[in-house]
Amino acid sequence: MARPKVLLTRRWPETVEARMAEVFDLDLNRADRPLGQDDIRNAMGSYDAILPTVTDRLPAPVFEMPQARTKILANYGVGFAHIDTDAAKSRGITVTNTPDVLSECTADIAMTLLLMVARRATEGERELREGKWSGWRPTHLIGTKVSGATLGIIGFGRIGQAMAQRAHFGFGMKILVQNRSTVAPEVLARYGAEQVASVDDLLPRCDFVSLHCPGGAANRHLINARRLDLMRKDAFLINTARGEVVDEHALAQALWFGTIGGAGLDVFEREPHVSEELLGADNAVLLPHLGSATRETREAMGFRVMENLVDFFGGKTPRDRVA
Ligand code: 8YV
Repeated sequence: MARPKVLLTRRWPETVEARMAEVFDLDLNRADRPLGQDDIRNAMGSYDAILPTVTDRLPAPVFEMPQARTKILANYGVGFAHIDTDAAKSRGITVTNTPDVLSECTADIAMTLLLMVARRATEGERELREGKWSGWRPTHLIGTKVSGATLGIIGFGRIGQAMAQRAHFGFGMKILVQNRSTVAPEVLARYGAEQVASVDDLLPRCDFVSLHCPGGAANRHLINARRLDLMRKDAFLINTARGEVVDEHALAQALWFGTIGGAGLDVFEREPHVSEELLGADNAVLLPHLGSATRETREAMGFRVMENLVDFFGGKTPRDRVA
């Protein structure tokens, strides 16, 4: 039987690409630039599997290909809001993602952002590199104490829990949780956490708020101007989830007018574009979507995609099927 024809839309770690090429008839987007929606629609006519990333947009029109050959979209990443899964389902196309393997590293980046913004690390480093450091003084770059503070976690799935683990055991933080479903008491107890009824109830009680919910229409602008107003004036917002979860303009206003203390962001509404108003806010730490960007995790994500494909083409239901 001919080997399944598989398209990688971006370059992956070499180790994974090499292993994939042994098993599949593999094509690579050598340009390593995001493919356009037309390119992906055309690819649906000639590949058995397409392996998209967060930089690919697959709304319903992309699936309007009369003789689609593609049977599976195996996403390289856990978040898959960039794929219209209803459209995929209606065409009989399976969609998978890569949960678990990136939870630790994404929580590490959330904690990094939290520490950096609370302790004013970017401001300090910039000042030092620019030769503006005039020496130690008692009132220089005073930040906010992290240990023992209250952290609100919105979305208590795998990554939210990995964040709670770091915050609770590493920093003795008090954890408040908001989640769309009720979290089992034994899971909350593990992190000494309390589940609150709503986002509105959570925000005024927190020194730090970290977002770990999915993106997509349901959570678009979950954090908007009204909710930013519910946060304490000295509280910090951390976003490693998806840019669209936060109304970025409202956040920039809150940062500029000091209605919140600061923000740490790894994701943005229109990546890779970042607005001037955010770039100019000293009380924001901004990273270029690095959540899962470690050698170990990017490899593990690739091998997890491969596992899903091997199962799928072997006639089994892939373990990470989401549609
Ligand atoms: C990935 C992410 O690198 O997995 C996710 O949802 O946000 C990132 O860590 C990215 O999505 C790759 O597609």
